[in-house]
Amino acid sequence: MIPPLGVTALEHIGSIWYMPIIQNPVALITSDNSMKSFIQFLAFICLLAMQLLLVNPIFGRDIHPAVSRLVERLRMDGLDEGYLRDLFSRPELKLMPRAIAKSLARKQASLNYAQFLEKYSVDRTIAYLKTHRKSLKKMERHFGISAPVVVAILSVETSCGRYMGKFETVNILVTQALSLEPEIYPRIYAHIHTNEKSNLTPQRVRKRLEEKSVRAYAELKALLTYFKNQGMDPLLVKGSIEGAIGLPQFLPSNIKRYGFDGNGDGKIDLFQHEDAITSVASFLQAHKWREADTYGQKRKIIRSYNRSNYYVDTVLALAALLANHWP
Ligand SMILES: [Ca+2]
Repeated sequence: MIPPLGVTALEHIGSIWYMPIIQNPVALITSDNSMKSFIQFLAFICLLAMQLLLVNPIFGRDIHPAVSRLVERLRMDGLDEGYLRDLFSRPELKLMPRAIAKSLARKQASLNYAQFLEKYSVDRTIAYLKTHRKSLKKMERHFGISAPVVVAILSVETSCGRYMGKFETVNILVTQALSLEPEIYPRIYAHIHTNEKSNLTPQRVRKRLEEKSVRAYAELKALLTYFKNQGMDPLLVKGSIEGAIGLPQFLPSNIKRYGFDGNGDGKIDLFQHEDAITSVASFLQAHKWREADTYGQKRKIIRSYNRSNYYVDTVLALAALLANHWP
């Protein structure tokens, strides 16, 4: 069993000998029987330091049972106990109820997809075709997928790597996974604006979070498993408010399904251009892009990347514009 997370060092220790030290440490080190007391005092200072280093202030006393259950579930699902204990003890871990509340209020239709078809953006994307011509040509030979559609996706997802998201992915997924826990749900609901509460009633919020929490757990497990196997630190990863990462904004579970090591270094790094290009191509290949003859068939495939109709129309329009500048 993993010890409960977020307990204080004193709870961790649970021993009896620290009590007299706390009561009057200075008196103890200045007494005649000073050596033993001094050692005890040093031990107390060490334990206090350990508390500051090891105990995550966000996973405080009031919510630690929920976090502890999550960690135990991950362990039961095959993640290494020591790895989890180290990870969930780190101070970078925190809950993000405000971000989750914000994501509930976000509407796809309100996103400005038109910007990706404006001249400045199209020109930047044409420049990307030229800069990465060698990698794109190599990708075309391997997958038989034309570069414009791959680059159109990268452009609409992240402006070809310019904006890959500012949210710590592990924190987003942990908070989503725990969002229905009684200690955490009120924190999320408290961040929903009053004027949005007419649309987002507690019942609707709960329903949305039910879907999110199931998905977030699977994505968290995929992310931790993948990054552990690759020897990469998952707490360094930032991405979208929904947990999507890298240039192509894959959800972590899609790395295993569609990720492709484009530069042959043995790792799939979606923050790296060659790997991102080949991973998008791999997704399109898996969805039979080469056999898609009609506009309707192509729409359907892009829709499996992102369900927004605005998104699909923008990607296909941009791909058509880019085709005029390729090969
Ligand atoms: Ca690679």
